[in-house]
Amino acid sequence: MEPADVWGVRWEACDNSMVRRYMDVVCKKQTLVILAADLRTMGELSDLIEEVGPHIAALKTHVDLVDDWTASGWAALCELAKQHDLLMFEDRKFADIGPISRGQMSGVYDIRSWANVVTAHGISGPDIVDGLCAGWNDVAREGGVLLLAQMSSRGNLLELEGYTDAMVQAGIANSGVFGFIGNGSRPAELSVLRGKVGDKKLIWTPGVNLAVGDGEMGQRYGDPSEAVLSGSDGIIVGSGIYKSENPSEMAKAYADISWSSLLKRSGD
Ligand code: S5P
Repeated sequence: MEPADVWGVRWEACDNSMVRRYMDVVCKKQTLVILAADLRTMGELSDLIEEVGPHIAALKTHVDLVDDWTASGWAALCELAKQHDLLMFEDRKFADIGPISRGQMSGVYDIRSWANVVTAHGISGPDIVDGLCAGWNDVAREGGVLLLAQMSSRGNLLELEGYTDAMVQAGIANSGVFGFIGNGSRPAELSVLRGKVGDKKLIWTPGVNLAVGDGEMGQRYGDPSEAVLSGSDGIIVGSGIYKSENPSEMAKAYADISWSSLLKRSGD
């Protein structure tokens, strides 16, 4: 199916270069799954990508979680992701002032050179987005920032009155913003967020699992289909896939659910 038919207004309205790339990959691979690859060794990571690569649209990493990280090993991992047409998403949750965030895009991990998308908190003000984009610009690349508008963990302070609205308002105005992180575990709250975000930006949601309910240490999970029907454009799934008996089968199950829910949403 053509992306413009599947994504509707959102296909025309987006203003960040990575968004169309993502939407296109989703349609080619028929999946809205973003794999949260929270594993601790390079070997486990590449095995997992080999296994589930065909069923996911983007690879979300926490690069500082890896015990045996090396620059050359990481380059090979990025190459493997490229073979599977995956967007690289470093979930760094930057939060500092603009110039420091720009510097943190380099450093040992040199995130600016391989990530297409990164997460950031807006707690320090809207200039963080310009700082991160300047980081990409320093190596002649472009990327997109996902601002955390909601979180999936219980008791998070983004729920305090006014925070989410202020984040969305600031983010919508900046073309460096790819979209927002929404809470996949609370479909009703997600629908409200969708209404505020409109069609120019995407919403990706963690806190999604076929086993709905409370997870470890304050994590909360909601149903993947409900998340997409409530406005999620990408479901972030980690342990639901990599801790299962058969990650490949499970990734395909999440892919099928997310894709059919997107088609249902676009047909409504
Ligand atoms: O609010 C959030 C935001 C994020 S990005 N809650 C989250 O859980 N995340 C990330 O999503 C978290 O860092 C982890 O990598 C992933 C969820 O993993 P799971 O194993 O609970 O599915």
